[in-house]
Amino acid sequence: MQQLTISDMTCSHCVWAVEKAVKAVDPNAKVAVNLETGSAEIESTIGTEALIAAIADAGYKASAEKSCCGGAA
Ligand SMILES: [Cu+2]
Repeated sequence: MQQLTISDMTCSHCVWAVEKAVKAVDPNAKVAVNLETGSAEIESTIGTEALIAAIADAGYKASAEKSCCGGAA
């Protein structure tokens, strides 16, 4: 599970656009975007950097959230 912070999402269309961007690079990805908190949980074999790049291409700024317990790579 990768946790990303995504800024600039304002509506459900933005959520859809982010999900679509992730699924474009990994059709098997599981994406849970939370509009209220501006975050996304993504289950994917694609690396975090590539996910961030794909989301950036869709027009949103994503960054990796640091895990408090060092669980995330
Ligand atoms: Cu929107």
